[in-house]
Amino acid sequence: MRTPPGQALTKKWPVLHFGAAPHIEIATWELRVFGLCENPYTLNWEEFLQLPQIDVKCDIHCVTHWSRLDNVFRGIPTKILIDLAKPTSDAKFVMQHAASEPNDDFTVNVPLDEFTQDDCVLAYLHDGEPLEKDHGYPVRGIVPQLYFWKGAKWITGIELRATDSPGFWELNGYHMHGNPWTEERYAW
Ligand SMILES: Nc1nc2c(c(=O)[nH]1)N[C@H]1C(S)=C(S)[C@@H](COP(=O)(O)O)O[C@H]1N2
Ligand SMILES: [Mo]
Repeated sequence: MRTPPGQALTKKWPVLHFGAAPHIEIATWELRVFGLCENPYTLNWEEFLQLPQIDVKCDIHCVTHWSRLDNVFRGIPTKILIDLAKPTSDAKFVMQHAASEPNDDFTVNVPLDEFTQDDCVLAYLHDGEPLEKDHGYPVRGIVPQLYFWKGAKWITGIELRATDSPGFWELNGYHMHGNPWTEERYAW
């Protein structure tokens, strides 16, 4: 079965986020990896693009019941980004941080072992084109095995944590985990 329960296919790519899409300049963009690690670091755009890249073909499953099949995202594997930071043994969760308007710090939580699957990336191309502003330009998180909200658009930070803690949508009733195959949609 290709599409999880309760999902309908769409060829378009809908836009969903809280607030307004932030305008991000490549020249000042930075990614910060921090928290429970021996080697916290910050990358600028050039340094980010020098890391190994992969293409990931994956399906998007949105909690609001649409799925879009066969997307190709090019990006840096999250496993590489996390390994560079040398997580301590008590690091078990990540909190993605993102630019956002008006709440300056959008967050989303994912278990570390799920965030570092081989097909998880911080993506900057979709089907060969730079991400549109509304879809997260210049970079967004992609965690293919979970609902699509588990990847932060306009991502600027990855925080390594010992404990799970709800991010923005999780505080507003979305599920802490978000597996589309078992319909972990909402907390209620
Ligand atoms: N920074 C940020 N990332 C976000 C969100 C958001 O509000 N802010 N919403 C999430 C939700 S709920 C969804 S469904 C997807 C939608 O991505 P899309 O607009 O590219 O389809 O982005 C996720 N990433
Ligand atoms: Mo969503």
